[in-house]
Amino acid sequence: MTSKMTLKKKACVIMKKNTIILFNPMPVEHPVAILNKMTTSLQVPLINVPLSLLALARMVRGEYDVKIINAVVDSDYRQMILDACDDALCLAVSSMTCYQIRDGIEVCKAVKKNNPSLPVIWGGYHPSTEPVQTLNNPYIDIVIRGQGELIFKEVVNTLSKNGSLNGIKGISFKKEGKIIENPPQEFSSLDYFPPIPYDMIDVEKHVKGYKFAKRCIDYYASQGCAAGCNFCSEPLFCGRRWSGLAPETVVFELEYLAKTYNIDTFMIRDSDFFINIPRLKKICDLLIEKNMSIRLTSVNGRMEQLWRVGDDVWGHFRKAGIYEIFFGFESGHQDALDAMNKGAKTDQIKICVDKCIQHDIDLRGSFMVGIPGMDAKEEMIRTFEEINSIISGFGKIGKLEHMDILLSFFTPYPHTKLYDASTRNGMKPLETLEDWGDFDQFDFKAPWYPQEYFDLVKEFRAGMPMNSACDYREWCRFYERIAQRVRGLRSQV
Ligand code: B12
Ligand code: SF4
Repeated sequence: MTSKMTLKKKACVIMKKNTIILFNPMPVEHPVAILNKMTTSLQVPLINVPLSLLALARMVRGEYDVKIINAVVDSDYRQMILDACDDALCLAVSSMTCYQIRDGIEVCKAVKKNNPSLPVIWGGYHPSTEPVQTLNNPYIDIVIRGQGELIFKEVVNTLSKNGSLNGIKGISFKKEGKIIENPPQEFSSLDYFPPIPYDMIDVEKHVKGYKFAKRCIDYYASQGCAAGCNFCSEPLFCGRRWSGLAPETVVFELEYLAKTYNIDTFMIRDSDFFINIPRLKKICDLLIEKNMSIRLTSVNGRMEQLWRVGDDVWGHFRKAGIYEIFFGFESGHQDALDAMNKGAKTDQIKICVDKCIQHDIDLRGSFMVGIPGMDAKEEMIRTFEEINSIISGFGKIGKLEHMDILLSFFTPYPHTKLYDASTRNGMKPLETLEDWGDFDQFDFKAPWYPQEYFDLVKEFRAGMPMNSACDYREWCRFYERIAQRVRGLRSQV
C-alpha cells in the first residue's frame, strides 16, 4: 500500500513537471480591432497568430505538454494561466516594448503569489534588449535573449532535471540575489527548425479580414534584418544577422497552410522580405508555377533596396501574388533619415510609390516625426509634403483605397542610439520594467517636441483619407489649409 502511494506520488511529481505555459500578453490596453478583425491605419491588427510562441513550442512539443495562451484571443487568459500553473514546469512570457510588459507583469505577479517557486522566463524584443532591468523585476527569474528556439529547449530541459543554468549561452538569470549574464548565443539558420506548428492553436480564431482578404493569417519566412537603423530594436536583437527559409520550404508551407485552413492571403511578418532578390525571385517563380492564387500582404520592404529593382522583377512580384508592400519611409526630411542611419534618400520614396502604382501593388508607408535634434518645422513640412505627394499619386488615379499611411511620433526603444539622443534632449530615462510598460507607444509627446507641432500632426493624421474617409478633392482643400498653417509656425530646432 505504502509503495503504491509512493509510486502514485512520484507519477504526480513527474506529471507536474511536464507542462510548459507559453503566454502572449495583450499588446495594447484597450483592444481596438477585435470585433470585426479588420485593420485600418488607426487600428492595430491585434488578431495575430502568436508566431513567437509557436516558434518555441515546435522545439518542445514532443517532450512536454505545451499550453499556448494568447491574451488577444483567450479572453479569460489570466485565470487560464493561474489554473495551468499548478502543474507547470515554467511560465514563459513573450514581450515587445509596449503594454505587453504591464500585462505580463500583472499576470506574473499573480502567478508568483500562488506559486512562488515556479520559474518565470521572459523573452522577445523587450527582455532581449533590456535583460537586467527585466530581471530586476521580482516576478521574473530568467531572460532568454534573441532567437529563442534552441535556448528555450535547453533551459526547459535543464529546469526539468533541476540542473544548473550556468553554462547556457544567451540567457540572463538570477542566482543567489545576483543577476548573471551569460555570453550571447549564435544566430541559427531557420532551416534547422521544424515548421511553425499552426495545428497547436485554433487557427480559426486567428483568421482575419484585411482589405482584399477574406481569410488572412500571419506567416514569416525569415528572421532578422541586416540594416542598422538607429531607432530600431532589430539590430540590437539580431546583431544585423538574417536567416531565411529556402524558397521551396516557403512555397511548400504557404501551399499547405492555404489548403489546410482555406486561406486566401498571408500577412507577411518578416522584417525584410526582399533582402535577397535572387531568393525572392525563386519564391515568386515557384508561386507562379503553382498558380495557387494566394496573396501576400503587408510585406515589409526597404525603399533603399527596392527603388533600384527593375520593372521586370516588380512585375514578377505582382504576378506571384505580392499585393501590398509595407515601406518604412520614416521621414520626408533627409536630415532625419540620416539621423536614423536609414541609409536611404528621400527621392527613393517617390520611385517606390511610382513602382507600386505602375505594377498595381498596394502601398503601406510609415512615417514618424519628432526625431531628437531635428529642425521640427523642416521635418514636419518635408514629411507632410511627402505624404501629400503619395496621397496625390493614388488620388489622381482614383485609387485612394490602395494606399495606407501610418504617421506616428518617434518613440525611443531600449539602448538604441536615438534613445541616448532622447535622454540628452531632456527625456527622463526609463529605469524600470514598469516604466517601459507604462510608456505611451501610440503618441509619445517628447519633451523637445513643441505642443503646437504635436497637435498639428495629430490633426493632419486624422484628416488623411484613410482615417477621415474624405475623397481626393476634399483632401486637397484640407492639405492646402494645413500647409498654410505649417508655413506660419515658428521654427523650432
Ligand atoms: C506581429 C508583430 C506585431 C503584432 C503583435 C505580435 C504579438 N506578439 O502579439 C502587433 C501588430 C500587434 C504589433 C504591435 C506593435 N509592435 Co510589433 N511586430 C510584429 C512583427 C512584425 C512580427 C513578430 C513576430 O511574430 N515575429 C516572428 C517570431 C517568430 O519572432 P519573434 O517574435 O522575434 O520571436 C522570437 C524571439 O523574439 C524569441 N522570443 C519571442 N518571445 C519569446 C518568449 C520567450 C519566453 C522566449 C524564451 C523567447 C521568445 O524567440 C522567438 C523565436 O526565435 C515584429 C517584427 C519581426 N519581424 O519580428 C514587430 C515588432 C516586434 N514590433 C515592434 C513594435 C515596436 C511594435 C509596437 C510597439 C509599435 C507601435 N508603436 O505601435 C506595437 C505594440 C503595441 C501597439 N502600440 O500597438 C518592434 C519591437 C521593438 C521592441 N523593442 O519591442 C518590432 C521588432 C518591429 C520593429 N522592427 O520595430 N507587433
Ligand atoms: S527599421 Fe526596418 S530596416 Fe531598419 S533595422 Fe529596423 S527592421 Fe531593419
